[in-house]
Order: sequence, then C-alpha cells, then structure tokens
Amino acid sequence: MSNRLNTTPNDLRAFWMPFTANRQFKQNPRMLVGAKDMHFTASDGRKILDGTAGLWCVNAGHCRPKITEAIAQQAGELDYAPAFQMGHPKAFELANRLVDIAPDGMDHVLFTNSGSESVETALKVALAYHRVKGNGSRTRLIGRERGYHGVNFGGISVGGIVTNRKMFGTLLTGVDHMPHTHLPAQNAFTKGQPEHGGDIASELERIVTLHDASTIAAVIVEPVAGSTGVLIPPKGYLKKLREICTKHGILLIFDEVITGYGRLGSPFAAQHYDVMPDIITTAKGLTNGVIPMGAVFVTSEIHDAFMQGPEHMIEFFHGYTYSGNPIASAAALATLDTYKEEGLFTRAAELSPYWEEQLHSLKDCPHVIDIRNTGLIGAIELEPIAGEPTKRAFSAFLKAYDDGLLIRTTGDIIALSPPLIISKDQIDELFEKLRTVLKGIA
Ligand code: PXG
Repeated sequence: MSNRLNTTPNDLRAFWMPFTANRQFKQNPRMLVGAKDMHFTASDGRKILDGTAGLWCVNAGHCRPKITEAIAQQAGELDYAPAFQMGHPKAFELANRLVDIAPDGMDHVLFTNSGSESVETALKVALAYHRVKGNGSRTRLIGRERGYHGVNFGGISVGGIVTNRKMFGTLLTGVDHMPHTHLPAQNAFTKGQPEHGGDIASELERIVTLHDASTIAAVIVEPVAGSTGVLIPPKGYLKKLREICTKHGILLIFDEVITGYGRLGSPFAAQHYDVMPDIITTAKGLTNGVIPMGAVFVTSEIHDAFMQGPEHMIEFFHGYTYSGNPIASAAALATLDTYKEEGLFTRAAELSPYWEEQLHSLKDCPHVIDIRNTGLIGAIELEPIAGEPTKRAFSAFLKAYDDGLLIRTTGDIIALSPPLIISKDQIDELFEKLRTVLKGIA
C-alpha cells in the first residue's frame, strides 16, 4: 500500500534494476541524462567518457543524427506492421543489407529483439533443422564453461556463468559444456590471440564420443567471450571446433552479440578469424544499441531444409511480435549506413595496435595480474582482495565513474570496449584516467 501513496517522480524504489547492486545504487545513484558521440552527461552535469560503448552496443557513438532522424521519420510513416503473415519493405531491405556484409554463405536472417532472443532462436533453429532433416535424435546442445548467451532458459542452460544459472532449477536437459580457455599461468599479458590452449578444442571430441555424435545438435560459443571478462580464443582453437563439428554433422553457432558489427575490425568475428559457423547470433551493434533488435544469420543449407511441405503451411513455428519491427529496421539501416560511411567495420583493426600498446602500458599498475586484448576490446584482471572477491574491481568502477570514465567490471576483471569512433587522444585520456584509478584504489 505504501508504494501507492508515493508519487514522488524520482523515487527509486519501484524499478528493480537488472544485473545491478540495487541497494548500493539507490543509496548513491549514477544517473545519465544525455549522451553525444564518445560521452555521456551525468545528472550533475559531468561529462563521462564512454569506455564501454554503453553495454558493448553503441559502436558508432551516441546520438548519431542519421540514426535518430531515421527513427523519427519511420515513427511518423509506418509505426508498426504485423510481423506474422505480413511484411514491410524495410525488414526485407535490412535482411539483404545484412547478408551482404555477413560471411559468404550466410544467406538468410531471422529478426529478434535482443541477444538473448537471438540465442533462443538459434538453438531452436538448430534443433528443428536436424528434425526436418530426419535426424530427430540430435537434441543435445553443447556450450562452454564461462560462456554467456543471455538470460533466457536456453541461453543460461548452454551458458557457463555459474551465478546466472544456479538459482533457476534444472534448466534444459541434454546440455553439456566444454572447458573454458582461460590459462593465465601460460598466457598472462598476451597481446592478441594466446599461443597456448588451442588444443582445448579437442575436449569437444571427448564430449562427442561420450554422448555419441548422433545425439548432438549444436555447439555454441562466443568467438571472443565477453561477459565473463574477455577470453580471446587461443590460436587454432576456433578452426579445430569447426573441424570437429563438420566431421560429426554438428551445427556450429557463433554468438556474435558482442563481436558483431565491427568490434574486432571486421564486420563479424567469423571473418576476422576466417572460421565459418553455420549460424551467427547478433544484436547490440545492429542498431547501435538505440532500439532493441537482434538478427540471426543462417546458411542456405539450413534455411532450405525447412522449405518443404505444402506452401500454405508455416515452415518454422517461431517468431516475435516485434520481429523486424519497422522502427528498429529503420534504425538498423541508418546504423549500417553510418558504419559504412565512416569506415567503422575496419576502424578497430586500424586502431588496435595503438589500443594494445596503451592498454598494456598499465601492466605495472597496482593489483594487475593479467591484461588481454583484441580489436577494440581490452581486459585488465585484478588480484582479488582476499576473502572479498569482486570488491576491488567494483571500487575501480566507482572511482572511474567519479573521475569521468565509464568502465565495466565482471568479477575482478575490468572490461573495455569503447565506441569505434574513439580517437587516439581519447584512448590516451581513457588509459590516463584508468592509471589514476588503479593507483587510487585499495
Ligand atoms: N550473447 C552474448 C555473447 C552477449 O554478450 C547476450 C547474448 C544477450 O544479449 P541481451 O541483448 O539479451 O542482453 C549477450 C549480452 C557485459 C554485458 O558487460 C554483456 C552483455 C549484456 C550486458 C552486459 O559484459 N551481453
């Protein structure tokens, strides 16, 4: 009852915030009220340098005119069109534009509203594909320890971040996990792809032998694991996964929700690492984070397998009210234009050597036990405070924010992924601020 009487507009109690220390936040809120290009504006008027592209999504920087105008225009022209048994031109145009930038062979696109939904969609496509091909015994899904595939039931089942799984019952059955590839003893302070650990991919062969290939539908991995604190694939690792999947008729899904749309210096990690999966999940950078939207790419082999039976029949019983939503489609088209006009799909490759050098210059800062990087991604792993895991990195996050820099932390790892428009001067500023932060925390 007491809540109903409370009409104070800025009361913070009603909103149960996602993945947030709610009580800590509400005692000392961090409110953002504006954004432009590389910066947020905080409610106290301070400019905050965005070291994380929001949550790995604002790849072209904030409030880009082309995108905001496209959204406004579309909202006034066709606000919504039913997604089932009806179409509108921009969703088809967008699918074609996406296929053009995707790895060769990724010829069809399903639309979703988030990375989590892209993952569920991909897992369902994989299961149904085997079924329509007459291989209905292939029902197992294989993920990886420390993997993040969103927060829905399929995603947390194949995912391997324990805190995201352990509260939620039995999850999907028939799921197994490969070991992660984090080998700090051998690979600490590696620049780019680690030398050691490629052979961890052969653990998949062991899992396939255990369950028998005829029971396995798909393997899902993040080419670069993001949420867990940035794990870069060791040399040879992804190719080996591909070989094992091909050998056993298992579909390989790359979850590119973070790596998609230019983060590594190519449109997709599949191109960057020259390894072709069967399905790619994306979201985030698709619309520059501005409007929720995801896209799942599949090969013609997969798509065509469904195109059988009577033509009036629905071929795949799956989809969302907002699949290919007109405003999201308009935002995505304007985002792709912006990426193209500004060369943002290759900008991470151009900046990466400078980024790497500046990032690794923090090696001698207090508490730092590993630094790793690829494209415009960086991670700094801190020695946890004894008996108080996560506290050190969280205090770095708070201090950085006070000092005008937004970083992300997961466990005791700081993750960095700035908008791809960042300048060299801003890279210098980011690492100067971070150096001060690391020197200033306990
Ligand atoms: N797959 C991957 C690989 C992701 O990184 C999702 C799926 C889920 O996307 P949605 O749109 O449902 O949130 C993600 C999301 C972080 C961070 O700081 C990472 C994500 C989301 C929020 C924060 O590491 N990844």
